[in-house]
Amino acid sequence: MPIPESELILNKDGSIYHLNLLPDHISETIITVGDPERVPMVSQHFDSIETKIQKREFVTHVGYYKGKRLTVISTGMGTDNIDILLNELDALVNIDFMAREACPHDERIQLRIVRIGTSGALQADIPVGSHLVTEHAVGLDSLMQFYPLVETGLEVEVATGIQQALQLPYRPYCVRGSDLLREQLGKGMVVGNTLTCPGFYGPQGRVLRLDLRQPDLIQQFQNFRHQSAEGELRLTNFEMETAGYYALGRMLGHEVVSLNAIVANRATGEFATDSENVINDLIVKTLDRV
Ligand code: R1P
Ligand code: URA
Repeated sequence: MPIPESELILNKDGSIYHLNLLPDHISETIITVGDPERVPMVSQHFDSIETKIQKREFVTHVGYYKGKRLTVISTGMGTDNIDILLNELDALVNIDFMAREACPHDERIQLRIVRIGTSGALQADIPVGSHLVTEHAVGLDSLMQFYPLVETGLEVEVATGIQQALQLPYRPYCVRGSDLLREQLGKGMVVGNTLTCPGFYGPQGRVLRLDLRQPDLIQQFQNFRHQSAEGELRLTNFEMETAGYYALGRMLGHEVVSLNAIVANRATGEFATDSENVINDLIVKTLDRV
């Protein structure tokens, strides 16, 4: 049965609905950033740019870096956008748009998706200006209420521990990312466990004019520890997309890694005065490693 037009939505030029891209725009390695203005910050380092496309917050540049073809895409903020990004990227390489059918299993293409984003450290010993690669991502958002994500025993234990510590009415999800990409791209970076939040303020314990339901939320996150045969696991940083990437990447069969430029520290109250440099350094480091 072909996938109906209401499910796999194509634009008049044959491109996929939100990303506005054709299969030919997709390189095997894709760099993603949250802020659309960060796309030219990446592509300014390219030898040449072959295509620029924009729809909504999804800005895409395709070009060559030291002879390697790369696609860089902005995603906007939040795991709801990551749902669109991962499903549409996967469709571009693993669904035949003419037949409206998924490619046979043995013909599936595995993408390498590298998120370069900003993040706030939770622990005092992770200074602003550092770069952090995510090992485990914990999703406090609701995206995985809708997919049959399979988690390992350790992942379930961590997520359940966080649910209990925070007295959440639902269990978060926890996903370990690609060991291969973490080792390749995250060399020399802090290895951390990232909390993906469905918001920047309350869900990350920030108080401006609204009180929090749980006033000691930050301390609960900071003090959380999980002991297992693999050692002690603590939560290191906050952002808003990584768990969605890791969970959908696992289910769709793509290699995904999240690289975080630490621009805030929630234990010391600092914000980086040179946050643009922190992110640019991470971009340059990543381009030389992919
Ligand atoms: C919040 O300021 C945004 O910054 C972080 C969060 O995940 C959220 O999207 O990532 P980006 O810098 O990639 O947007
Ligand atoms: N992005 C976030 O989501 N949180 C921070 O503290 C910094 C960047």
